[in-house]
Amino acid sequence: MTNPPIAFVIAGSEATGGAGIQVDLKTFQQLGVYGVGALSCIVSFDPNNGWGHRFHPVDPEIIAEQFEAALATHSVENMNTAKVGMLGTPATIDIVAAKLGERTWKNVVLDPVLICKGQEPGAALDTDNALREKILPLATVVTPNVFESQTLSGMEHIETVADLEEAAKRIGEHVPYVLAKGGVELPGAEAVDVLWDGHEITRFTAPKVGEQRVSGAGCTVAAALTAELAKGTEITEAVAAAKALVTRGIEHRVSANTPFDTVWQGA
Ligand code: PXL
Repeated sequence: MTNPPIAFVIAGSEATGGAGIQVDLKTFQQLGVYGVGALSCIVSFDPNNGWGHRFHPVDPEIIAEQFEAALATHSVENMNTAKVGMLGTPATIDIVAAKLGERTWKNVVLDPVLICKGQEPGAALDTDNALREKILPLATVVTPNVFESQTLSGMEHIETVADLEEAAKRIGEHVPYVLAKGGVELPGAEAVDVLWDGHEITRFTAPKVGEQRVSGAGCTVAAALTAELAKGTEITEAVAAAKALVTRGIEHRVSANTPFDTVWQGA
């Protein structure tokens, strides 16, 4: 019998393999964690229309069924770490908040995927607000990129690492740990991410691997952090491990016909 660490993920399917639950489960496996997952939505890019997002929410009843199956299979003792990826609609957020609330989790890592291209701006605003009101309070760690940090903190602009740190502190009024990711978005030779733990900031830096964004980097970081927390790794060390994995994965990126190359989680 094997008794591996287990992590649960609720996220969307992104069929190209470059984002979503495909990335989460590959990352878990790479870090020796048994992945359990429920689908929140299906995103199928349209190669004949600039790779635009075609977005299909999963029926809330089917989301509830998946939670029922997953939570009945693995007890709280064996599965106390969850990752929340893209949810996509207010109705999805309602059911996910309700179902997540049925278990006491030690770690809930929220990747606050805010906008999905192809959604109406009005719908996206509803979704952003619902995520902030109903899912953020359940999170123990949130992993916003620059855009998401700006939206969640309400700051007018984030142009420097100091701005990013200020955003992390503001978001930290609502969640114990904030990992705000500068990535390639901020100027300079280093990709800087910052962790706010309610008391102090820790900076994580690595030389940028080119200036181009890579698809799946955000999903990979949040999934790697989730896997490390599921193994019992302490938060600062877990972030360092996640950063190391994504940096290696970007260095060994997989070329793709989509607008961005994608992370190789197996590097
Ligand atoms: O990278 C954000 C993301 C997360 N989850 C799904 C996605 C995307 C971006 O396309 O499709 C399912």
